Amino acid sequence: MNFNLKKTLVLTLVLTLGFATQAFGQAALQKVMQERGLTEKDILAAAKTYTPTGGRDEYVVFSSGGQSGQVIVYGIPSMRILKYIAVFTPEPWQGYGFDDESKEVLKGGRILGKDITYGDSHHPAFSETDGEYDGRYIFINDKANPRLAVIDLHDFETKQIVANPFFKSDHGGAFVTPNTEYVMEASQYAAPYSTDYVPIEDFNDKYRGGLTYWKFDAEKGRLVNDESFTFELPPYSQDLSDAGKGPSYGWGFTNSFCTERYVGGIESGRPPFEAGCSSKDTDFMHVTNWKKAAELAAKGKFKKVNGQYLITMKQAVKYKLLYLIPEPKSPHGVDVTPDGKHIIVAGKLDSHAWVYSWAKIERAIKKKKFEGKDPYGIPIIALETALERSVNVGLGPLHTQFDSEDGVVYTSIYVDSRITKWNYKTGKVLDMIPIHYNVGHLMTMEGDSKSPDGKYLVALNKLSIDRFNPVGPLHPQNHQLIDISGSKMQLLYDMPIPLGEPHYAAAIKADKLQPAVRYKSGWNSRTDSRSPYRTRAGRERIERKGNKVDIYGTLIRSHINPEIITVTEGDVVSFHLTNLERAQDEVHGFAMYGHNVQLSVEPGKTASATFTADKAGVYPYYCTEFCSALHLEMQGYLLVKPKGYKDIKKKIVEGHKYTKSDYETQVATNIATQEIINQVVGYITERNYTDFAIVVALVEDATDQLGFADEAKKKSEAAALKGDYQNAMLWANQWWQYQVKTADLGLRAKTHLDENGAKKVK
Ligand code: CUK
Ligand code: CUA
Repeated sequence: MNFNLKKTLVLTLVLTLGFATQAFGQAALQKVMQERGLTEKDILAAAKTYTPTGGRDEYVVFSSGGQSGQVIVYGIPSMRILKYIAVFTPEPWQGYGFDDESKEVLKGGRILGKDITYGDSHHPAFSETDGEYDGRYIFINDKANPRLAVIDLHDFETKQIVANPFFKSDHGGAFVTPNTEYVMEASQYAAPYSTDYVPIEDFNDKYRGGLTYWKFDAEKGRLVNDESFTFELPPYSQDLSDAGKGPSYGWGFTNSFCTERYVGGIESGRPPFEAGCSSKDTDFMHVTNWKKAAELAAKGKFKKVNGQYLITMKQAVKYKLLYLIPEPKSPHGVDVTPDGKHIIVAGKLDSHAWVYSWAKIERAIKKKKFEGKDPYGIPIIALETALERSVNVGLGPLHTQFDSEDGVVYTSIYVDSRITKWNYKTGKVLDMIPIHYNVGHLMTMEGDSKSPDGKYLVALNKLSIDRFNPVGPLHPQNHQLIDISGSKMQLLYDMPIPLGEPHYAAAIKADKLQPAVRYKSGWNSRTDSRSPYRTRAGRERIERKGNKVDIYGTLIRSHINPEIITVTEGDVVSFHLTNLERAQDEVHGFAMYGHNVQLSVEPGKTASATFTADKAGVYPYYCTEFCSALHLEMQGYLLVKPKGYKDIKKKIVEGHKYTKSDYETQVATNIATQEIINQVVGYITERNYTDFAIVVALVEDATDQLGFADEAKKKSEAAALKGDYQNAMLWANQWWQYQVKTADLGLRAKTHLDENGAKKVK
């Protein structure tokens, strides 16, 4: 018996006798635990998070990517990263900021006419219907350049960026009202509303804070500037916001720090901002009535400034739209409870979380029970009038999130590096868990909706220090997954986030998301409309108007059509490429030497790249996604001729000569290949394949490829008839290339049918 045969036999025996299960048995588990130094608690945590191949997560998280200007998407409980969504920052893999279409999106975020190519993204917020996440859109703000972005969850692409027409920074965004009527965006650092020079000495009179309610058109999926309105606010540093719901529906809450209106000046011997901005015992929560403001705006009560309604402080007081309530020293988070009856505020320099009662606030407003006015004439509701209770939760509380259990909340404790679980209705502290380290925001499943799911909590920690393999002085951030399903919190997983600094995140039940797998043919994904440059198979062309050259091309495994393009130095060249594929995940990319061109063209999409061919030369281009066995051959040349270049007529001399016998061998292969294709087609059509959308798309693609094969076959036969075996052989090979792709698609379809229980119908 030879050795290999013996080995096979032994293996078969082991399998038959069931010894293979030994590898997963108790003894093996003990061995792994010992070798890796794992405890039973670790094994339990692993079992709660491990997701086998092909498995799906229960929740999908959208985390701010901080200064990267992106949104990080990952799953819970596996904590596997799924995508970085390009938002404020160009991102080459997705072609974002490289294709003409997305450059238009980024243009919306220009500040003072300048492209801003990053964002300090902070707070993602899902669109809501009746206070529940509806899975349609997600919004995120940019603190550095006050902007908001709209991401469509149909394809996880950024569709719109708007710049605030008044502010010079923002922080209190994005927070949505319960039916996504408006998206809140509050400024952070007070500044003049104009872009002119205003001396710092005029801080109290001419610098302003503010709060914008951006109108959202859910059908179009766009923020509408001229239906939005901004509350002019005092030059307090407005911080986070949240929208009321239930009984507090129609109102918004925005806190602030530095109501001292202190201006630093450390270089001239003045105490710094940090001293002057934290010396008073309280700051102010701003309470705004957006519903009434919207009605008054519709009645023409406010003037339009910079295209938006501007509600001056005077008008806000006159129309009873704005009130102030004292809050703990240097507050940070302001969170409305799921039932909308309470508002929880935590002070960074206080050890308490303060629970305000909406009923009490509303009563004070109705009865005009105020303790006075601030220097700008805004009525102040006394703390005692509005407060329900304050609870000692730990040093440096920041943000609060909600459990599915009534009254139970979690507060992030920055200074003490821990999460405190407590009950805001009874004031009892229930549990605490240390985190690593210095938690900022925390997030529970659907925690901002009116019915939070509980289950898991993520602590978004600012420092990871010693948690991971060292990677130099700049450390990853640390998102820690905590099981909150029992009475005691249990730490499950540490996830390094290699993009920073994430501030907030939001998690949605995965089955609420139904993203597309392909676009309608010839789709401009950035505007969500049919592209005027859509190109169908066989309609590829090059159009010239003066020095403008438009290339209407297509991409399909495995060629770019056209392949050789000649232009003249100085021409403005636009590639418009349509991916003809319909099969899931068959993306083609498009990169070219020397012109900063990189497109991502997903099935159905049309993407464009425009540049000036300003230097004569040879510019190879190619597909950047490994899309098939002949992906490397998915290539072409842009030839840029010098101005006034005289063509010398020469022929391409091919490197290889083919004979009649080469041709006949290839044809024999093709006939054999066709038999396999026919078998696969038979297999598919005998089954209920039309019940499977994925298979239908694959079959459409395969039919296209087979059509191309037929055209190549005809060309091959025509050449053979003329005795031109060179071209007969080349076209026969191309015919075979199309057959190979057909077979590949057919096999994918067959596998899908087999794995998903298709039934034989014929
Ligand atoms: S913030 Cu970063 S920890 Cu910008 Cu919401 Cu609180
Ligand atoms: Cu298409 Cu590689």
